[in-house]
Amino acid sequence: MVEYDENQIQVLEGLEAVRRRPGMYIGSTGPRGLHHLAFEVVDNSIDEALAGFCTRIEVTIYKDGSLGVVDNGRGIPVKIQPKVGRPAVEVALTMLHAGGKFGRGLYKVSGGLHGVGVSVVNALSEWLVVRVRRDGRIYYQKYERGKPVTDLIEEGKADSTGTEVRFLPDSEIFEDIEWNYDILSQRLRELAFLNKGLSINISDERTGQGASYCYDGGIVAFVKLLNRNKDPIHPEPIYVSAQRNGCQVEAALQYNDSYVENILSFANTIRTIEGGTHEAGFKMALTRAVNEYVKKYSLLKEQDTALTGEDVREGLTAVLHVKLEEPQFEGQTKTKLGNSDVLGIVNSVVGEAISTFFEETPSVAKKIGEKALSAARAREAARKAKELVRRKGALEVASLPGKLTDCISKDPKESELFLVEGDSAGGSAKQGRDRRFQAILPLRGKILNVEKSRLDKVLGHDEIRAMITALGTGIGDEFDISKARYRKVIIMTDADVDGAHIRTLLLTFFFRYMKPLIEEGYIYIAQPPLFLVKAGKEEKYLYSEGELTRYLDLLGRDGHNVSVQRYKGLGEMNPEQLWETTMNPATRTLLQVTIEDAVAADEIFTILMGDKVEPRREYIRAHAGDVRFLDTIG
Ligand code: 0RA
Repeated sequence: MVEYDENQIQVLEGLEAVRRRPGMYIGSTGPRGLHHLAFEVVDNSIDEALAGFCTRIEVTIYKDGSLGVVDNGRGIPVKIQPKVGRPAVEVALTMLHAGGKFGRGLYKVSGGLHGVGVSVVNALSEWLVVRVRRDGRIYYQKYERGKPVTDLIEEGKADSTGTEVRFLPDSEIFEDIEWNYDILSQRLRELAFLNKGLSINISDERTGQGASYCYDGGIVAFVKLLNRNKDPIHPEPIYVSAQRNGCQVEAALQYNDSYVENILSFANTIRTIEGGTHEAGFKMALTRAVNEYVKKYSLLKEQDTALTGEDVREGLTAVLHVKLEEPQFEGQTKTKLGNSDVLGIVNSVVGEAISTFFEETPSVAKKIGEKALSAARAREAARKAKELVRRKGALEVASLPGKLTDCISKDPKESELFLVEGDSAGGSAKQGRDRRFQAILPLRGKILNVEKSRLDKVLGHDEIRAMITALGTGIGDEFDISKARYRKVIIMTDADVDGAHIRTLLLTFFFRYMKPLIEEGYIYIAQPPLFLVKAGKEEKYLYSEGELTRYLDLLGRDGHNVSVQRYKGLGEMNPEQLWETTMNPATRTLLQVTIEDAVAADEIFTILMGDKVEPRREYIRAHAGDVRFLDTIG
């Protein structure tokens, strides 16, 4: 056993704070927080790669539920730290905030939830083992719930360098300690794209699954992958890479013939979902470069207005990655880059590179210019159409859609909007609801497939316009989540193929035009029961085939008077039943829609909703009967 001096005792109290309030350090103790542990450990190896000393990272999910990360970097230093009198590696693993920031490398991954340090992972693990290969030796130390249970022990000789961290998350802390292979492997793939040439492998010993990621093309390969199931209008992505004032800027962009914009931005490999200064600078540069080009070469005609940012980004797929020394992360989810100097840097670097590319590659420049111009002309036509509609009063924000049965409360925090399939279910929902805080909007007929339409057509669609007005947020560039009239938007469709289709269309719409609603957890899916079983006087609702089988087994086959009613549609339930089973907050189950990985979601939306039939068939075949394109967490 290790002896502790005063310093050490203070240190341990630090880690006790992590165990007492884990949410403060890793966000949650649910699946997100759990996977955050893995990414925290991987980030340390990524830092070593960014510093230029590591070329390979291997992640292993072991059968015992532990997770190991091995890199071939320099190895965490092991010398005794004079201040503490303990080896540096032990200090890194036991002192709060001594982790991630070792004072090495230029572009450390820090800010947001990342960069809390590997000591946080240690504190939240039932056990953790570190192995360092350095100075020709292997060093080993084991910890339990953050406390060393061995000294740093020399284990043998090593002819290479590197670090291995293996840990078992503490089931006293986490609701569930099951690793999700898809979540881990998707992020690792993203990291491989963002770190050109870095090899990242994952293997799952529970299932035998595994993957190897290494992209010499870096983010160019990333953009090609994002466009894989689309039709690009030029063969190769445009690539920009430059360094200015200590900020490294890298961008890759390629247009496809759809109307969808897809920009993924990152700062120091952290996904900046809320955008920020780098993204703003990128958009400015692109808007300016395309406008200059269409003017200079007279593609812009006299009757045309200047191209807007949205015009110029129609059909654009882009990845933007900046690396800087002290990133500031802001915004509600700390995923918005705030460094103000980055705007000007990205703006000038990207502007110059794109203008040069246009001059050198006129065939591509012309295609991009024409595409933006046709977007502008469509926008102008839509504006005139909207103007007409507006004069008739239909788009007035003040006037809520006639189909909406609103709730009494005007406080969004407690208000819910049910989007209900069909008029008859809508009628039951209206009668069954709690009118104080539940609003009902019945959707009739087909919802437009927004994947194949421009915004003007989307806005021309009655059901969608009613939804936008009811939500109050506006749409696209004008979208403002703070104007949302409801904190929960609950999709309530029948449990059949049509219902699933409508749900997919609605989610696609939210994903494309109101993404923050998904990102901020506003969207839910109602779970109506599939069966009602009556056994004598007892009635029980069941929500899946499995539940039904188990319940019938429980009742026993000999029981008489057992009847099973299968609900085909919401309309078959009377208002009281609908309230009791699906709408009453005290008894219902809602699935919250989350996007674990925007890349995967975008890809799958494209596959399921886009024009190409073959990949769609393939996807549906591969996921036979279980088209779960979004991760939903109960
Ligand atoms: C501090 C200094 C040095 C390396 C590291 C930390 C390091 C930490 C981790 C965590 C996971 N893998 C890692 N690899 C390296 C370098 C000190 C030197 O050799 O000069």
